[in-house]
Amino acid sequence: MTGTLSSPTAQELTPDELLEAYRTMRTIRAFEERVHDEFAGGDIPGFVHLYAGEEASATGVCSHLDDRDAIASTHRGHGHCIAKGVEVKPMMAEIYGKLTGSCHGKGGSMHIADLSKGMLGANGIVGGGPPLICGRALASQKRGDGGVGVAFFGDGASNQGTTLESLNLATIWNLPAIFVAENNGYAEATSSSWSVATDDIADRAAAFGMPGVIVDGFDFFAVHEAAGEAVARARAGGGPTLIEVKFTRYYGHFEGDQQLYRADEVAHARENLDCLKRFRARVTADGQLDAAQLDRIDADVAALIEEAVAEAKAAPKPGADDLLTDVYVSY
Ligand SMILES: Cc1ncc(C[n+]2csc(CCOP(=O)(O)OP(=O)(O)O)c2C)c(N)n1
Ligand SMILES: [Mg+2]
Repeated sequence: MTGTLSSPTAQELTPDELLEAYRTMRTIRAFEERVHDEFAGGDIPGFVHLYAGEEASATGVCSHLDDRDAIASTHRGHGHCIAKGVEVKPMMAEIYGKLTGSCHGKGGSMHIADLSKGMLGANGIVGGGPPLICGRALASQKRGDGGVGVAFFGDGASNQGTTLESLNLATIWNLPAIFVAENNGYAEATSSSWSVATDDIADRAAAFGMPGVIVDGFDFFAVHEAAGEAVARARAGGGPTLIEVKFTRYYGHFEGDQQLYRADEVAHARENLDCLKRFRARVTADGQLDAAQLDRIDADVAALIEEAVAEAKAAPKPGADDLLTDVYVSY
């Protein structure tokens, strides 16, 4: 049941859709590069895990989602948030722990959530997302609202009981759920070749009676195609899919990681595999877009990130009066 998408046929995408996909990937990259630099300055509290290098996954999957749909994320969640439409400025403020942040400065990088956008939250619990998505997908199924739930999780999380139980539940309940295993080769410093029992995480799909697909995670078009099939199947009542997206993260596990467990794979990926470079090369070679259009997006995004950082730094921190708000959700 496991298939591999190595040389995909791009689905028809309009120029506007291509520009939007590029803007999303560029926004994630610029956001993460800036957070990397700012973290080194010491003003950002807490732990930060960056998504740079993995942009095609969140972007390719979320390009099929709309307001009916929800995603669950991980500790490496900034890219998922941006791709699902969470505003960049409140996200940056949240990372700085400021009152203007998405969660009023009380969540930080690892707990950004925006339920109004169907972003159920970054999550410090490895393997925490898949059970949440079973619940959300079950709610959509019962309400008949056509919504799908997508759980992003890592290769490390793929070994968690919560993930495996969720795959099982999703099939027996025939849920409109998609499980996106983002295999970046490591859980902290532990190689997935050592910790994952199968060569490919997607192979596990057969054990849970669902289709499993392996995708080149540096290729937006490959992710977009695989996710498109999975979302269409889920919406049509065809049940869940496991998509394994393979790539490399460009920064350490967390900011401050010395990365003594790997050598030159990042330089190789940045040079030869990078999703933004490949996207640019493909759409300009096809004549679908020209380089000036993409350069304009780069400039817009750079300005947005600059403003987001300046506003986040200038914003107030939550005070003692804010201590007891946002503790409970009221329905
Ligand atoms: C339940 C649980 N166990 C352990 C941890 C500590 N921890 C945080 S991130 C991480 C590695 C996760 O690896 P993976 O799922 O591959 O995601 P990646 O960091 O590669 O994106 C671990 C073990 C945790 N946060 N939660
Ligand atoms: Mg990993």
